[in-house]
Amino acid sequence: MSELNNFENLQVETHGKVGLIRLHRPQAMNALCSPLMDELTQVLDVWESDRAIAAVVLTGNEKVFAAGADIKEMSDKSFVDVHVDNFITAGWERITTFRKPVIAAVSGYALGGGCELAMMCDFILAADNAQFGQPEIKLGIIPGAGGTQRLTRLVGKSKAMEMCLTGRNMGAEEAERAGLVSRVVPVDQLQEEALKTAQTIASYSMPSVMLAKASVDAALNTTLTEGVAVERRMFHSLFATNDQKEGMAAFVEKRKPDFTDS
Ligand code: DAK
Repeated sequence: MSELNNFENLQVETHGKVGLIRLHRPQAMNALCSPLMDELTQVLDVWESDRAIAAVVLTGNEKVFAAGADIKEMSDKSFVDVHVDNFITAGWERITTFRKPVIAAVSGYALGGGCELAMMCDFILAADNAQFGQPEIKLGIIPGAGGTQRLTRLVGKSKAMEMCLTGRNMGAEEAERAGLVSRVVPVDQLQEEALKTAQTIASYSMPSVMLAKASVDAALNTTLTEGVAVERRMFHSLFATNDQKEGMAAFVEKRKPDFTDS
């Protein structure tokens, strides 16, 4: 863990088998500068191969999850700079390939890249003060980290189009109604609720959790027929694990299962 203690833009903690990452650039509304995204990549790289970590919570502070990519870092770049240097792309894709569950716990603003980062997580728990938006249009650009794609898949064309074209923010209640967030909780209970939820996930068999995540993801990336085939293969493969035997035996014997992630 020692290598995860020394970040400039993140605070990293572990709570049992749950890793907590807090975005921490309060002076800049947690704007997602390149060093911050590099630090996020470093943590995820370590936790990906750490069997002691079974789920992750990504959060910000009470006022802001993240107000987007760092506008000051981008403002002077030319087309050639961003295109040839593939500006910030690599760091932004790491979370989408992380194989364990990641919960975004969002309070306050999740704007632009902040909203996109939250949508890259497996689900979003929102505080009642959360505000989601894609305001890039006001800056003369468009979303660049999947906002037009993930938002549209999550909330449908009409609302995604309105948000991307007008830059209007959506509050927590509307976000829950629209399917962007799984649940809304009071702001002072957000972290506790996110950790509790992650701990529930972490208490199950890690192979089944990872395959459940991969299977739901397949629903967004393929056709129904192919997705059901993926799910079926994953379902069958879990019968090769000790945890399937243990989980079912525990049910029959009316006791709590003792999963060993094997
Ligand atoms: N970047 C840089 N600094 C920011 C910032 C940002 N996104 N958001 C806020 N700050 C800074 C402010 O400049 C201010 O700094 P000082 O003036 O004190 O030096 C400080 O944070 C406090 O902000 P405010 O004074 O504005 O605070 P308020 O409470 O009044 O307002 C706000 C909070 C969140 C409503 C407001 O700060 C705001 O509207 N922020 C900008 C939101 C925004 O436009 N976001 C979209 C940015 S574009 C890609 C990946 C990602 C992206 C693109 C491509 N690839 C992988 C290719 C993403 C793009 C974006 O996100």
